[in-house]
Amino acid sequence: MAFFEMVDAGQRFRALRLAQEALLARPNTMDQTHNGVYRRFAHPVITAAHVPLDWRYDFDESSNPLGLERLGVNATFNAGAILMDGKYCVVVRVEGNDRKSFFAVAESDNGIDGFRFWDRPVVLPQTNEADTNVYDMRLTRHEDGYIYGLFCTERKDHAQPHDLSAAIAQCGIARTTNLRDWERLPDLLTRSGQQRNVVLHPEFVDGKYGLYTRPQDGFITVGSGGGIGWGVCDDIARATIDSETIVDNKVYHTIKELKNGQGPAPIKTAKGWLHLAHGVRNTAAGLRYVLYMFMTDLNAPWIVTHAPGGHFIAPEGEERVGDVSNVVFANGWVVNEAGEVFIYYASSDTRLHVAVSTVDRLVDYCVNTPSDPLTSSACVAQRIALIERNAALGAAR
Ligand code: M1P
Repeated sequence: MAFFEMVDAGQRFRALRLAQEALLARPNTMDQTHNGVYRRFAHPVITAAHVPLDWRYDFDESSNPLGLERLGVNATFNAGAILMDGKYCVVVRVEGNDRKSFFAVAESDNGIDGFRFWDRPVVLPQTNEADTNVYDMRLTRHEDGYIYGLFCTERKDHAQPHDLSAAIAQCGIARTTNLRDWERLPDLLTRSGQQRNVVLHPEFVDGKYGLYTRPQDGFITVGSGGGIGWGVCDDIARATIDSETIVDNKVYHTIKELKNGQGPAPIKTAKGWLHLAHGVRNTAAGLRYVLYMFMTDLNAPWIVTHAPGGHFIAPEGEERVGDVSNVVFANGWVVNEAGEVFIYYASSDTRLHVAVSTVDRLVDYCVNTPSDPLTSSACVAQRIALIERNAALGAAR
């Protein structure tokens, strides 16, 4: 039995190109069932197999006569998103087989399929101390005229040289006008030991830049920190937050018992700012990440006005399994001119999906979904109230 096809490298590369072209051209289809709030799609929008072949293979048949992959890609997930020149653009977290992540832009005409990577990954300028790893970019089209990318920059914790997992996560800041040329600004300074999931608010607040933060004591655990915080700074080119107030805290026996974090930059609506976030709880099988929503006041985006109870999107089917199973995570969404919202969520730190809703539906969801009443008996009362309202309707008909 032959374990490999008897083909030369040229034939193999042609076959790989044909297979990838078929994947990239595959139409996506909406799931038939939905809850009225959003619709999922049959296929992920971006997987590791979407990454261009010339980022992975040496196509020189003299140096690669067997046609082997040289620089493998492990995963494509947690993407920032923006509508630019009529294209749905995502800045994807691409993770090589070496575990280092980098950013790469992919674009699509319709936001649900046909995503293709641009010809090169993003070249991110460095600060004085090189980033060991960068990930989870949140894009904000700010009213100052720039598109900002805030991301997690991770470096070894030199105070703990013998613990190889000891790292420090901080918020890196870069800005651009075209997603191709990036200017790196100094990392955000706060009074918290570590920061992740930091997001720039799109408008000035009293002339200052507003940022959603996630103060944390440790690298993985938030410790006594946590919650989605809010702080302001005068100058984004030397961003310093002196005090953080908690916008949305962790709560015992809820979907955000262990930790939570802001997703993408909030969407402005007539009724307030729409927020998408992730909540984490611990289980015997490890951490479970789900998405949830809330709204904040138009003039005071640090004040929660509506907090629908429970999760908004939880992992389903194949989404449950991956490098870090039982995780959904979103740091990008896009609103188009029709008021449709494209929510780019990743599953299990492995692949990127889209769910589609509208601004009106998301506002309705936030305003009219009952909040979490925090005890089983109160949940039963809440559900019985709904049943009785429906029964009364039935009696009247
Ligand atoms: O593995 C799940 C997620 O864990 C981290 O998110 P958080 O800091 O909120 O726990 C990040 O590493 C994120 O990229 C990852 O998806």
